[in-house]
Amino acid sequence: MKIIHTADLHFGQVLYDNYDRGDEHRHFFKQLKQWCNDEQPDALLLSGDVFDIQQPSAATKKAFNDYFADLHKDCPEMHIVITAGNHDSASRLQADSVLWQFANTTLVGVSPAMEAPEGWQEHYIVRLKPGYIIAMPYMLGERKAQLQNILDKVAAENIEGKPVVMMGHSAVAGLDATGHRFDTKNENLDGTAYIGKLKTQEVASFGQGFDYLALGHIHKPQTIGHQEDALKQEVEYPAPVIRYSGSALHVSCDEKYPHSVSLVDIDRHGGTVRIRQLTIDELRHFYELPMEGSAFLSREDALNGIKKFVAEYGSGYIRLHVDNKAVLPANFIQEVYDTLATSADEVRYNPSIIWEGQNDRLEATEKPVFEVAELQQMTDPMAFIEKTINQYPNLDLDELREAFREVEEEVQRLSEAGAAKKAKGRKKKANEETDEEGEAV
Ligand SMILES: [Mn+2]
Repeated sequence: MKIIHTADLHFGQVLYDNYDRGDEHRHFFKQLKQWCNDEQPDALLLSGDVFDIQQPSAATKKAFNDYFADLHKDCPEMHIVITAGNHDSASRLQADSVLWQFANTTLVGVSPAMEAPEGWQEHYIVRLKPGYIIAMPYMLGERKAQLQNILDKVAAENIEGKPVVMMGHSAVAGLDATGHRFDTKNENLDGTAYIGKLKTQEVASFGQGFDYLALGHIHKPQTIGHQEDALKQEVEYPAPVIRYSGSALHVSCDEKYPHSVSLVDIDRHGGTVRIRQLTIDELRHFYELPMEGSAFLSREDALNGIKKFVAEYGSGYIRLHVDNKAVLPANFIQEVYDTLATSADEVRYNPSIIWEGQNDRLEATEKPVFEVAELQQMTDPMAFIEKTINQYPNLDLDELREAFREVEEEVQRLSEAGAAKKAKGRKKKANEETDEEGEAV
């Protein structure tokens, strides 16, 4: 069985509150289409985070429809499987699945309920002539028994020993999170690893019986347990293999590694997994300025460096290193945007500056002092942090905002899951049938 594995498209992503990446996605799809045509895989797998936000714009949804319909038209025999990630709205993705069946495409948004009704497995098993695909979307909670159950069901049916592929969207133990700026060395006393505050999942919790676990969520292409081969174009391992295809686009300067989609060939169940990385050409690269030297020393120095970059490169995302001793005017960000105006949106600015060198500008007496009443009025933690930003010269506000957003989403999701459970309980009491596919998490 031959598959193309990709993930984390993040359609509709807007970087630095400013830049639409639509043309970068178009550029990616052109390449994906070529690979599908050249390789004629049995299936194309997209392991979650199709969209960047839960309610993407009409233009973003149109791009999704256009690109995948186009892929299907070009390769009608190729089965497409798309699952929801943590960025996607599970129910919205699921809602379109009935139509996509007509385009040889399986869309799986909603995860199975913790106590799923009989026959639940049928919603997640894709049976192809050369093998099986178990399409699991982003899920919360302890799922080992459930995953083993569906793997066992496939195993019982798979008398011919065809390859079995499972899809998933989560952070697993042993991953390399370079580019996500989390501390992977961070370990709890009991040995469980955390990425930032996100707990990683043991590989064993996915159960046994798959030959290839096609994961999404982490942006760096990698095979768990074989990190040293990350840059090898072609590798071969005995099954089972657990792999992140990596994201379609770079999302920060920290992702210095090339991105790729994975072309995977599995000969038989329990056999050999061959992986070839198809390297993605990015439309815009990420750069840190200055190109020479460690930091800009003044406003003029920085603006001149940017002008030089525009003239020489003409395209890309830029982020500045500035010396702590440099005194930048309050409207520096606007000055940068004005400087970039000539590039017609081709050179794009990440306004969170990386401060370099000793910070001896701030004396203790300069630290802002707040009245208790003022603090009480701040409902948003970001408001407080932004007011005291001078005290944390190295703080990345974008990252922090993203972290708070993730916490907020998680809280929202948990409260929704709780509400769904309660509603289910009430239903049971009323002796009504519960024949839903699953609860929306
Ligand atoms: Mn994700």
